[in-house]
Amino acid sequence: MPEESETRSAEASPSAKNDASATSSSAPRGGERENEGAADVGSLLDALVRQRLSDATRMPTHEFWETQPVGQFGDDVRGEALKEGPIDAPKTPTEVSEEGGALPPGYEWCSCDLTCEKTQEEVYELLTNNYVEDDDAMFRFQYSQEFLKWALRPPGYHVDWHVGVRLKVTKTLVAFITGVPAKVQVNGREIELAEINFLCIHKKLRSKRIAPTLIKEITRRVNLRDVWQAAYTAGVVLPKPISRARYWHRSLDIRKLVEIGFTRLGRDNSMSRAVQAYKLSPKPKSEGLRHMTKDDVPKVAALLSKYLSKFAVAPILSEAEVEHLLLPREDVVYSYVVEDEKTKKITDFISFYNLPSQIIHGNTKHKTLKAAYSYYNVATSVPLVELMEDALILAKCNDFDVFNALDLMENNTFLRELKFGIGDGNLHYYLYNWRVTHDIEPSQVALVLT
Ligand code: MYA
Repeated sequence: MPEESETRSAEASPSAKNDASATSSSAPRGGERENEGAADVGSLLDALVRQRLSDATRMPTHEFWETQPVGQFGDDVRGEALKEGPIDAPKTPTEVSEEGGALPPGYEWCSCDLTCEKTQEEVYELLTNNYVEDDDAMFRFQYSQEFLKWALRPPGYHVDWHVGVRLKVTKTLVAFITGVPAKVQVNGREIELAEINFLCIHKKLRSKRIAPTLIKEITRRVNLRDVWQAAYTAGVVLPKPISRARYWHRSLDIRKLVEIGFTRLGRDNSMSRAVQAYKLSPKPKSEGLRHMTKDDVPKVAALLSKYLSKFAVAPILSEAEVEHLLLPREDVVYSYVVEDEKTKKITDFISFYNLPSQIIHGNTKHKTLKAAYSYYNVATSVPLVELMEDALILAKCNDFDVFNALDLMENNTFLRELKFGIGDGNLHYYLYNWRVTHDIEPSQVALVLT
């Protein structure tokens, strides 16, 4: 009974302060642009469109993002026939600066080598204390070191795409942003791009326009390797999402979720009724279900590739990537296959990853919210809803408190039936230097960024 409980999305949305700072710091720029526009009919029109949009939707203007090759609010109302594809004119790496961009005095760039234990600890500390929180500052993501090594070192990764900023004197790591190489199909076209993640600035250095400097630096480093597009997700609205997804949450340990303030019981609900409602079988039901092993990699890669190719936005995964991303790793990623006993075919696939959140409000004895996140799932021998019921059972057996899923792919076909409750935040999908002419439904998105 999802309607009887309310659930918060610690995961989807960074702090409200983030949004507020973006609004106030960029507002004057909109005015400047309007005056410049008097001399130029094109920019006057742009300014008017922007003004109308900000008035109508109270959308903040974006001093940085309006200068970047990304879709802009208003693109679709200007009436120009904009073509799908790269936004910037083609360039070569020889045109890209060899030097890192200017940082405020006292700071320096570094690359964070995650094979080095000390660096791993530094990145872990920075993120643990400063990364994404929910709007009410109750929960903060707590990526483990093993998780970071997994997510940031896929086949062909580049150390120079793991960008850090350090204090010159003490060498303390105070900011971070990462890219990893990937191939993604977008509306039938294959793009070699960088998946950007883990943008983080120490709390004491917020609202100083360091984020645009980090983004420009990672862009430079990605361009130097002749890559000109990127994909990223964020809780905040920036110019301009290609899709907007929503988190849903399935309680596994409702008692704990209520105790820590993650979920509230509806007025007419009692704890004993809720415990009963969220009860699951002790064991998965699919016959032939087992852990994925290394020998399964080719078959899982084939099954996934066939499935993912149906979607407008989806990763194109090599066998090496399937092995890296989807072979089970303790406390990081959990993957299972259903094998047909007679034919030895892999017919179905389940995966989820472990991303705990720290409980940062002090009103509970609990320290951590243990959350499983739905990753890639394929059902061919049973309906997806049955397979995902097994996913919930497996997550429960692995001691997770909650199972989270975005409304991507075919997830809408099981969310309600399996008693997921809708979260309170959106996750926006973005492409850098690649225009799509129409918004993409989340059910057409099959890209899960960890
Ligand atoms: S999403 C996770 C983001 N991280 C967090 O939420 C952690 C906690 N928060 C922080 O650490 C800071 O608040 C951050 C902003 C670092 C987010 N994505 O320095 P500022 C714009 C993009 O004064 P701060 C993830 O990791 C903002 O709109 N831009 O702000 C994916 C404003 O620009 P404009 C963002 O609060 C990252 C400007 O920054 C985000 O001190 C994808 C203000 O800068 C955001 N999440 O720091 C990055 N939040 O005036 C883009 C704020 O224009 C990659 N801003 O509105 C692009 C592709 C690059 C590669 C291309 C290769 C070809």
